[in-house]
Amino acid sequence: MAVERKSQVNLPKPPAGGWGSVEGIVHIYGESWATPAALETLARLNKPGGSMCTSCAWPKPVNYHPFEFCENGAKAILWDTTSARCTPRFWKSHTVTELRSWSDHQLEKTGRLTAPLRYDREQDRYVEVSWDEAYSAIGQTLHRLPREQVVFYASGHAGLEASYLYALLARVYGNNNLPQSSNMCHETTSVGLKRVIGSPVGTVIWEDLAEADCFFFFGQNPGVNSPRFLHPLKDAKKRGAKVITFNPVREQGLVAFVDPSSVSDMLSGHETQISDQYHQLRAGSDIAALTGLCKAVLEADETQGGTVIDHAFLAEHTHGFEDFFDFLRATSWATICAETGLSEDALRAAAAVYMAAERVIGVYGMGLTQQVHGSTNVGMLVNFLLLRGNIGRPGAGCCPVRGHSNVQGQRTVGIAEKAALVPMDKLRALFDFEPPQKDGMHIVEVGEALLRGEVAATISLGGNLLRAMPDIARLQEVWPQQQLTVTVSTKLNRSHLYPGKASYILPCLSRVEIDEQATGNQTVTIEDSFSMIHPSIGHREPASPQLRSELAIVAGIAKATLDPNPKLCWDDWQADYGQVRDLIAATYPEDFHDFNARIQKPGGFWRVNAARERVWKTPSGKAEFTLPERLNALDFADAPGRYRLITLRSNDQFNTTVYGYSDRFRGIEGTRDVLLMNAADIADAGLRPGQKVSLLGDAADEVERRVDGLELVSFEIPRGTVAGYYPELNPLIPISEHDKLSKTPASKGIAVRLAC
Ligand SMILES: Nc1nc2c(c(=O)[nH]1)N[C@H]1C(S)=C(S)[C@@H](COP(=O)(O)OP(=O)(O)OC[C@H]3O[C@@H](n4cnc5c(=O)[nH]c(N)nc54)[C@H](O)[C@@H]3O)O[C@H]1N2
Ligand SMILES: Nc1nc2c(c(=O)[nH]1)N[C@H]1C(S)=C(S)[C@@H](COP(=O)(O)OP(=O)(O)OC[C@H]3O[C@@H](n4cnc5c(=O)[nH]c(N)nc54)[C@H](O)[C@@H]3O)O[C@H]1N2
Ligand SMILES: [Mo]
Repeated sequence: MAVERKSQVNLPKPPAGGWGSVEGIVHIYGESWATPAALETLARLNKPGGSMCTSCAWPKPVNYHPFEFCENGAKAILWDTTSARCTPRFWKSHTVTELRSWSDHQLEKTGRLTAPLRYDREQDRYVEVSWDEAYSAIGQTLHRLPREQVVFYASGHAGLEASYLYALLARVYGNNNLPQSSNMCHETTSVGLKRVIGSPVGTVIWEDLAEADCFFFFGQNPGVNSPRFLHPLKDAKKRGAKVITFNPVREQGLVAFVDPSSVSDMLSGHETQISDQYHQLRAGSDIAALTGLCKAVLEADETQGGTVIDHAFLAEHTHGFEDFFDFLRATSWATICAETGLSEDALRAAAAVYMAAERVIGVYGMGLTQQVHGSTNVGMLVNFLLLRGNIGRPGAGCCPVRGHSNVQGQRTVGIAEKAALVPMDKLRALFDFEPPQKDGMHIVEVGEALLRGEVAATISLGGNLLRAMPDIARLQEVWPQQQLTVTVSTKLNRSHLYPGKASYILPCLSRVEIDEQATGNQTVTIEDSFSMIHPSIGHREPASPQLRSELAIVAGIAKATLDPNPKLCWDDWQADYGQVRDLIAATYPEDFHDFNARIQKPGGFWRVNAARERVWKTPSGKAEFTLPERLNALDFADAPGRYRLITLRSNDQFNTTVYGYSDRFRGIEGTRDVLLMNAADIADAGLRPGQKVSLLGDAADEVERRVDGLELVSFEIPRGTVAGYYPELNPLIPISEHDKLSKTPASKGIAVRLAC
């Protein structure tokens, strides 16, 4: 179903927030066909007694705002509360094969799924099936499949209770194949940050934002991906704090912000300038940039009698700084500047702000994590913070900004493919079974196993795996060879269009909906980016009476699949989620003791984070300096005609959910099929803006990867770096290109060539 849209590029770029964000919400309110009651849901969002946003994981403050949601949270909620329904009747007029030509946006617009569906191969359509039939068929198939070939994927949406039971289901079934969406995003944090400070999560909490006097942003885009961050940033700027940004793309949210929740700002158009310095480094060159920053600090320390670096802190709390200092001395400014494309003066100016600040927060996102040497990137940012003791004291710390609303929490309660991360002894004692000891598959290993024909079934608790993964063109070929594919979903998406030999779509409640069970409307809990645990309760009528909660669906599959065990009380747990919280508390007492009581407190409760107290759970017992092996995070060298591709999110999407075609912060409307490129690079390649080009993968393997029909847009981006949208460009990302330590796909550092 091709739809004609007119593309417009190089439009003026407004500040983040402001009337544009209100218009963005109003536009989606119209397009999503949300009912007026949706506004009531928005008013309760992220507040005690209401539901927690289904969009990103940005923390919810205790002293919440009247409008404690952002443009993108509003979009997510409005789309969840749409009046459009994708009922079984929809399939009478569409085949699965036909729907593959629909855009992600068109699939999303079909509305909320209403009934369980089974794929009927003869008709090439999904047909309605009863819940019992679905569970029983899934259970019987799983029962006969080789345990190690079944994957239990989760995409950071489901609450802690459903997630805990989902992980239990996989382990009792017999494997640790519990990859999660964070395998594609902050796994670099879970592994790389843990390696250096002993904590797999950030050390900053809400109060620190109000005390910091400097923020360094590396590859995180708050205006689009965590817009509520702009409020504390605005307050910080008001009290004179500095913001320094390193990002190849000039992102409006890091340039200027008009606070849509401030009447006076909105009426006067008052803009807060966010970044005091904006350094557009070459993609993948953060290791070099951070080397420059640290070198400037070391040089200042050496000329100022050792007063710049916190030597006492280094001696007491860190390991490896002497070698790191030698590395800094041995690396020349010329090398650093060539790699980053930045001048020595620019890097020194950024370092000067760092040295003048008492309390610094290092913020990072996908720009650091989605690189082949992403863990080194994270280690380098930590090196930089450690130099002046900026971890483990108020107003300072390391702040990875997470993705899905409960992505961090799902890991906390056992959705983990690594056996060592889970207290198996506790599970054995609580449920009287032998937990599998072998590590399960990471998402990249799932992709590789799929290509080898060694995945028999994939169960997905949310998400859109076959759109979000690298190398999707190749994976779409092999995915349907699986014996079984099951997705627990709210909306139709592309993954549903590649059904396995048997395939089921199980429609679930959204978090904003009433989850009525035997003991009443159930509360679920989630963990935000600052490790705060919040209760969430839905108040809306479900989109269809047939929908079930994620927890109920997990229980349904478990009962149909697993051998009876008196310790597995799926019905009781479904009737009362409080019982599941007690199990979580029994399994993870340090984090979750008195769980049911503690969630009563407004603002939630905080999990323990030893690194914040300067207790380093590393093998040396100290914070580790990382000695980088190289100055860029890429796996390839520069070569004529080769570009570094970064894949971006627009302001009008949540991952693979495309709300619309307006990326107003980048001045692009009506299209997502674009390639952003430096004007001089366009001219040098003998091309002109507006021309359609193809992008070819330039990986060392022999696989042909290409995406056609991209409109060239002249853009302020460093030479040699090109950018386009995720997920449209995912066929270009080789499954083999990922962070060395954590295997996070290198979605921000791919070698490509152009063709006309
Ligand atoms: N509205 C909205 N919100 C979201 C999401 C969404 O899709 N839409 N997704 C959610 C999820 S799951 C996640 S993980 C987060 C992601 O949120 P972010 O971490 O902000 O992720 P991205 O937008 O992919 O990329 C961040 C920035 O990295 C920059 N970058 C690219 N390459 C480099 C580099 O080599 N170095 C540096 N320094 N920067 C680089 C890009 O220009 C971009 O501005 O957001 C969450 N929130
Ligand atoms: N090239 C490139 N690829 C990337 C990235 C990138 O920056 N560049 N980013 C990566 C990142 S950070 C991530 S996290 C992944 C995202 O990968 P996923 O998490 O797998 O993908 P999403 O797009 O978030 O999933 C959207 C689907 O989730 C379902 N859904 C929505 N809400 C709910 C709910 O409440 N419950 C349930 N059960 N289902 C729900 C809907 O059916 C919707 O279609 O993609 C990764 N892929
Ligand atoms: Mo993510």
